[in-house]
Amino acid sequence: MIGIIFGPPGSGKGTQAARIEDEFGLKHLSTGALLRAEVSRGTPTGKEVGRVMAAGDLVPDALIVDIVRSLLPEAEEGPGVLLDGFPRTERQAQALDAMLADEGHRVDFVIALEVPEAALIDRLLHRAAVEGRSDDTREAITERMHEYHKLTEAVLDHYRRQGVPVERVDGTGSPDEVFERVRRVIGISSR
Ligand code: B4P
Repeated sequence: MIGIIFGPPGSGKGTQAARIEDEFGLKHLSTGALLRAEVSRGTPTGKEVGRVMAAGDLVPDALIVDIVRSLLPEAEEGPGVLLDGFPRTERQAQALDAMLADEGHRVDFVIALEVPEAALIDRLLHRAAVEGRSDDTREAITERMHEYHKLTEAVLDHYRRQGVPVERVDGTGSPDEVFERVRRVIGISSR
């Protein structure tokens, strides 16, 4: 089973994905976490990626597609994969579809977390105070929201057009409350 957890910055994709992995055994692949690991290794690519992320921009499609391409086959050996933060552009979605088609797979469901923008900004500023992530400054958050509306939202229509179930889930409330809603939706999609 191949699922995507989708939503604007700070909607709780990573938070919910970790719980979905525990409960349903889907392998959690977070492109944000993979990029942060590259940054912390201090490689030349990591330095460039760090600058892009700190500005709130998306890293180039080709780079992220190569990273996912190198990890997907092993992840697909398990009961399923949950993609978190990928695809974030229509081109990434097309690249993902082609990679999966090579293995005879396709995206089975998309869970789209919905949270009002004011709450997203509060969450990210709170995370900035706790974790000090370089892309949680007010300026970078504004840019990330802009990129989300300009490039990422279109991914939902891409999958709707293909008839993939896109399940909208209310992402407000506590992480436990959100997970109850997510759990119900995955239970139905995986039947
Ligand atoms: P991500 O790591 O995906 O960052 P995010 O959108 O902020 O994450 P998420 O929605 O998972 O939020 P979280 O659960 O942590 O990407 C970071 C950057 O990497 C991007 O801006 C981009 O530059 C780059 N990137 C990643 N993938 C890319 C791609 N495919 N193409 C190009 N570039 C890419 O939750 C946020 C906060 O809210 C946390 O502090 C959490 O504790 C809190 N929270 C979660 N659920 C909550 C709840 N229910 N109530 C209150 N707080 C909650």
